[in-house]
Amino acid sequence: MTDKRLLVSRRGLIRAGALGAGGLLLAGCDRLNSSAGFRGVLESAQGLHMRSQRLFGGEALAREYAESAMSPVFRANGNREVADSAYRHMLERGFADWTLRVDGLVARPLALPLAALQAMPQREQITRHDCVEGWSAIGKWQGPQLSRVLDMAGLAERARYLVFHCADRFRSTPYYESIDLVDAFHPQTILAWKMNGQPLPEAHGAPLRLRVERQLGYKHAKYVMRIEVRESLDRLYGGKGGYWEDHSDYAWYAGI
Ligand SMILES: Nc1nc2c(c(=O)[nH]1)N[C@H]1C(S)=C(S)[C@@H](COP(=O)(O)O)O[C@H]1N2
Ligand SMILES: [Mo]
Repeated sequence: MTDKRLLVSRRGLIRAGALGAGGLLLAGCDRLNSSAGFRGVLESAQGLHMRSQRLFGGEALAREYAESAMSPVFRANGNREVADSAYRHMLERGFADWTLRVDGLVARPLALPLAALQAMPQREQITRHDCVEGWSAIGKWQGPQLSRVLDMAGLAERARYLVFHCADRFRSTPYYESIDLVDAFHPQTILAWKMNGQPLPEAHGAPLRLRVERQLGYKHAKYVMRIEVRESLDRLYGGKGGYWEDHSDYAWYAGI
């Protein structure tokens, strides 16, 4: 128990030996497995949180591609820069003081530094991104599965949706998106900090973006600062669960 509590704080992560050393990334998985503290967290996954929000099809995988299929150019779309001064300050500092907050209907609210997300077991996938504006691109994405982060936080019984709060805005309205728990626990749903083998550039959502591979482009929130676990999407901005859902006629469920 003590280990779990230690691990959700930044200092705890440092104490558990998961942060700091530069060479950590390469040896990440092995180091994690041999750390009793981390093993405790990973094994603490509290059963299955997934509830049937869809009757079937929840497990289908998006197609994955070979390296040779990767697009030579992957367009950046929507916001490519973030105006927010706190964000710009963190970008200048290489996101050393950035944390991903996970809160709402969770047992253990988290504030995870980038290095903690990088030290978790990683998933890499080459997938096709489809934007409703009529373009597609195939790229390689890497990061921890979202399900592992959710298991660390522990979802409450009433949890139904995850809301991704982003650092950017259109005019004065923050960008946000939301998904259900079927997509949240899907194996290809990752919190990507790497794209095509490099840390995410600002245009593509640095330092962290959602990849939810069976959904259209606008669901793949860039510049994710906070994941809020909720029972309902009511009384949140326009109430339709996403910036484009609120401001355009984009569907909330954009599965393809
Ligand atoms: N925070 C944020 N996330 C966002 C957007 C945005 O403007 N802001 N645009 C969305 C749209 S419409 C698409 S197609 C993809 C584009 O991702 P890319 O810039 O990496 O190509 O990001 C999605 N996520
Ligand atoms: Mo898009």
